[in-house]
Amino acid sequence: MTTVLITGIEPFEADPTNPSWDIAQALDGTQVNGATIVARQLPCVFGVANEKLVEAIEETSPVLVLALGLATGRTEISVERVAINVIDARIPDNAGNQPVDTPVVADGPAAYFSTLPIKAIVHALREAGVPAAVSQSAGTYNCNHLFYGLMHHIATRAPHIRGGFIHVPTTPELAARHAGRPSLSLDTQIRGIHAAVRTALATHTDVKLSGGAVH
Ligand code: PCA
Repeated sequence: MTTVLITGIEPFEADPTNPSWDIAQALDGTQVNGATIVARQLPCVFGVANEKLVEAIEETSPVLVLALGLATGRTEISVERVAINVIDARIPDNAGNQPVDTPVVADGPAAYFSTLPIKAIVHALREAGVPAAVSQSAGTYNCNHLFYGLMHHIATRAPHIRGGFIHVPTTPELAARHAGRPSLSLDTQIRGIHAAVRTALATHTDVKLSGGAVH
């Protein structure tokens, strides 16, 4: 069986839900291009999230890993380009830890690029009517740490796996609790991540489309 692992994160910072997990859960068991999606929830806890991610990879032997997280304030599905080797937490994680200027992996390289076809994914999502963009920074909190941990595991122990990170916006239900937050419906987000998996499975060499930012 060909497996695609999709991870979502548990709720954090007083939100009752985390759309990243709602999306992963909705796609659990779905068949895409002959592959089966398997979903796993990860804790919003530094270190533990990465251990659970590696356990999930070893248990499910995926060809592709798509890690999802919530990025409050983003207006589009954000396909992350690069993971950096630093944690600088603005708020404590769900276990009360708040590392500042700590490497994700001591002595690891400064950064890893996603091995997903990020431009092809953004293009496919836009074609499907789902707002999407390349993001040049996954932040310095739990999601960047998870993204870095994923890419470090792939680079050092599982080079046959492709993987990357996608940040998703708030849902309207969450935005209604915080005035001014942009949102995107869960159904649209699920459709977008389904299209991302389909595109990643079908595209082994990324397309050269502009997806940069001036600042
Ligand atoms: N988003 C946070 C942590 C958990 C999540 O879903 C982040 O972007 O780091």
